[in-house]
Amino acid sequence: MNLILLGAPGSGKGTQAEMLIAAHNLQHLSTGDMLRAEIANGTTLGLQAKQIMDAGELVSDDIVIGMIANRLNDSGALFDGFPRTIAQAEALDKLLADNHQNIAHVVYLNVDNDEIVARMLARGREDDNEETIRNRLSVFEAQTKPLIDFYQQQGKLRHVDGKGSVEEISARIAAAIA
Ligand code: B4P
Repeated sequence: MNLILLGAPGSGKGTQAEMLIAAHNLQHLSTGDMLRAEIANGTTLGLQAKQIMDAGELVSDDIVIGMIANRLNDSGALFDGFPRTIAQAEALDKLLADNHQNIAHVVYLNVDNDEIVARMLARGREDDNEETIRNRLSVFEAQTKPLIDFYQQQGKLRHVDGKGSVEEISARIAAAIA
């Protein structure tokens, strides 16, 4: 089974991913984690990505699609923070189709902006300052929200209320994909 976790920055995708990969024995593919690993290793890609991430912008489609293509294998995967643009979603559909696979469910974690800002300020990662958070939210509105319609039209979108305790949200996701 292949699943996508879709949601605004700080909506809890990484947090819920841990539960889902354990419950369904999935490969965890987080483009945010991959990019942070590139930065930690001081690679050329990491140096380029850091500037973009610190500004709250999206890293180029070619780079993140390439990272996913390199890691995809035949077991089921949980895509966490990918795709974030229509071009990424179309590339993912093609990559999976080439492997005779598809996406089973797209879980959209719905959390209001006030809660998101509070969570990210509490987390305090380098890209979690107020100005960057505001930009990340507007980038989400403009570039990632169109994916809601894209997956709705494919009949794969599962809306989940992302406010509440981590356990409550895990239970809602489990019910949505059962
Ligand atoms: P990501 O790493 O994907 O990060 P995120 O969207 O900020 O976080 P996430 O939703 O996973 O939230 P989390 O569980 O941590 O992206 C970072 C950057 O990388 C992007 O801005 C972009 O520049 C780049 N990038 C990544 N993928 C890309 C792509 N495909 N294309 C282009 N660029 C890409 O939760 C947030 C906080 O809330 C945590 O502190 C957590 O403990 C807390 N929390 C979680 N659940 C909670 C709950 N129920 N109640 C209270 N707090 C909760």
